[in-house]
Amino acid sequence: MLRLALQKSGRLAEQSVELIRDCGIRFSRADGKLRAVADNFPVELLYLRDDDIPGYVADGVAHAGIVGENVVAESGRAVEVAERLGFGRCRLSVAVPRGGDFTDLASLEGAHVATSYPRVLSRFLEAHGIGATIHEISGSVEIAPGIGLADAICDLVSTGSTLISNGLRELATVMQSEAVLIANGSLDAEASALLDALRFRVGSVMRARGYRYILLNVPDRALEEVKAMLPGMKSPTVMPLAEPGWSSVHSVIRDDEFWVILDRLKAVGAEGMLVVPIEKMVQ
Ligand code: PRT
Ligand code: ZN
Repeated sequence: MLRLALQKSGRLAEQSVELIRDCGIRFSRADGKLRAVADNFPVELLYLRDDDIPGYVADGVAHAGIVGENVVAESGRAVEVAERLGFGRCRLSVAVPRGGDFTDLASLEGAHVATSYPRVLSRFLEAHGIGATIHEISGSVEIAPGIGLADAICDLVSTGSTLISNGLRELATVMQSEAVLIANGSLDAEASALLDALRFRVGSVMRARGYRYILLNVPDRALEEVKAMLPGMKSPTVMPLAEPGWSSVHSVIRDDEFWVILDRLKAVGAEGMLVVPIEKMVQ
């Protein structure tokens, strides 16, 4: 049985569960329960506070877990990053009062910085040769300068609106972060095989999330151009339509390329395009 730690509640909780479900793993979660066993894959889910996940995985209490890279880095625990999961994206940044005296990183010399990420921040400041005093606080970091507790802060940022509404601006990015699947580095053979099976599924789901399936009608004279635009996994499927001179083309396309290619497809006379999500993509 693979023991997998997930965030109990919070920003990563919902998408972590969704990823496991997209991997075809079925389980029901009774409210308030701290563990659940799947009924079609030998995995036990442990619901924990995110800060505890790297430690549980490093100690082998859980074999693997899903947590933000920022939490892994701050924990300082030795775990392996098995997959990057593409959600929970944010950055850890140093921010200062807008209109204040801090112009660049060097100007932080001698400053007081409040953060919940003292280890990551001190490594960063040391690497840049800056001597600043770090004040560890566990929450509401963004109000620290306003109440005179610190000159600057180091906190997670996603949209930046929290900084703006507290009169702060970003001075430097300390690290980028996203949710990752972490694993214990010395799993026994059974757990290791199960983790490989889970990673294979996670990889298929992750690949599929970045792609769309596209179907379109193409005049035969434009087929070669369209095939070059839509190479697909191996090559596109081309089937004749009932109407002479036209073919149906099926392929896969990167989600972020769709709008760019769309104009080029229309320009060569393609019609009737359908773009649909892909559930799994196995290579
Ligand atoms: O209870 P538990 O300890 O499990 O959860 P938690 O309260 O420690 O963490 P939680 O649920 O808030 O966040 C879990 C993870 O989500 C973090 O460790 C990050 O990896 C990731 N994540 C992604 C974020 C953000 N984006 C984020 N914006 N975590 C926190 N924030 C906060 C930030 O601290 C700041 O207060 O949101 C605010 C800034 O957001 P913007 O959009 O205004 O910039
Ligand atoms: Zn936490």
